[in-house]
Amino acid sequence: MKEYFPGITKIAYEGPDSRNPLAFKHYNADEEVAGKTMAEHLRFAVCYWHTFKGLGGDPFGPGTILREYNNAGSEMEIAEQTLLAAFEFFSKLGVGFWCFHDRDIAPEADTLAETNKRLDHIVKLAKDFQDSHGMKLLWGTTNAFSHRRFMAGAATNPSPAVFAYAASQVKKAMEITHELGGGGYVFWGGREGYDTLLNTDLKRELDHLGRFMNMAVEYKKEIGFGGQLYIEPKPREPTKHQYDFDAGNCHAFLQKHGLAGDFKLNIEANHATLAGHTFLHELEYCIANGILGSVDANRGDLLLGWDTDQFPTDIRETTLAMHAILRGGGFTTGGLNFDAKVRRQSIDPVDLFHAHIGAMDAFARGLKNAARMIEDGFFEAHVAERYAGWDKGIGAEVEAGKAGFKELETYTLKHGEPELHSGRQEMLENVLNQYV
Ligand code: XLS
Ligand code: NI
Ligand code: NI
Repeated sequence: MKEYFPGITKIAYEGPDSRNPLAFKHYNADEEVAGKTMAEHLRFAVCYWHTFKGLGGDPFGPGTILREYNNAGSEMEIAEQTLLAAFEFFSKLGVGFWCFHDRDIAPEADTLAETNKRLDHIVKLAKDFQDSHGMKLLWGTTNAFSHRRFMAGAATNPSPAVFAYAASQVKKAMEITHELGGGGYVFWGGREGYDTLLNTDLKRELDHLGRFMNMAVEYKKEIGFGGQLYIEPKPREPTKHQYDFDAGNCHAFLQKHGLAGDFKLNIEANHATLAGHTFLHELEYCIANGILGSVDANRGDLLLGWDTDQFPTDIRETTLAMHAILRGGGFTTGGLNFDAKVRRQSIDPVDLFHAHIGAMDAFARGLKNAARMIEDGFFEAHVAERYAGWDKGIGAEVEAGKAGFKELETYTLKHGEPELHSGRQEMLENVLNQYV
């Protein structure tokens, strides 16, 4: 069998003092942290699209990265060799999960029927590879945004024929995700939004999207697919406005369309910042509402205003994220999927290893820091103390729904001006730095 990453052996944990760039300094899969192994907590996944299909193209030029498997011959031979390379990479890196779009693993043919046959062929191979490499599918998804037919969206397209095409594609993608034992299925609405409101019936498009998602739930039940459905928010890009703008927006959409019990969210760090939020904000919003499902772990760039999908390396960010995730009970079906791409100058296969090793180490450190924070309980105690007024007296009565405006007026007339307390932000930021 052809080797696509020759000279690279399985990446080992060598500890914080190691200077070997191809070793983990912090991620030690079997090490226990807060009651579970690091592998069980972090549930790392490699994404197929950026890692194996991305070639570094940007709006100013085509790809710069040459991958050997792209010389394998016909489109389907390339697809097979890419899969081979992917599983070699997964094993050498030591991750347990992967994610893909239907069109990443098998190229589209002239008709839907032919395309589906191609998918079946690759899925069969993928199933064997999963078994032989001990890999699991974190989630599958559909690419209903690259082909020109989807230029005006998929489920929000003004044309019912395009809506039907998208539905057929999602139907098949859900079937193959089920076939591969996928833990979930993601909807990222690539072009579900608008470029101009001058040609857009916003209400109708959103209603169609709601209907589409309900059809997905119905079909999931019909085929007995037990995986979790996720929506992945993103505010803009490629469209001017994407309907799944942020966690709050998706939550409202799910509730309006009777989908709240059937979906969770897949939060991507770079999408949070594009929406003008922090990654932590989006995680906390989901945890507060019981809808955190999975994470697309990446980062943006402070000076670039688009979805640069860089590998996460900022320990403060990973610490805060893992602190939230642990407090939220940790991942069940979800995990940390590296929806991230190497830069267009990172043209060597080994760069894929450097990228993932660094990101996995960054989250491993984040996990360990977060576990220490929770063990010490300093932040939890501080927050509890700040809200302690609600545990008794008038606060408790408000929370229990026993007091109204009249009781609150009586309380205020009696007690006069409220006592004020410092928010202690600077002190808290200093304490956080002690953990980072
Ligand atoms: C693009 C999205 C995409 C989804 C999967 O910005 O992050 O990669 O994760 O369709
Ligand atoms: Ni993503
Ligand atoms: Ni993205």
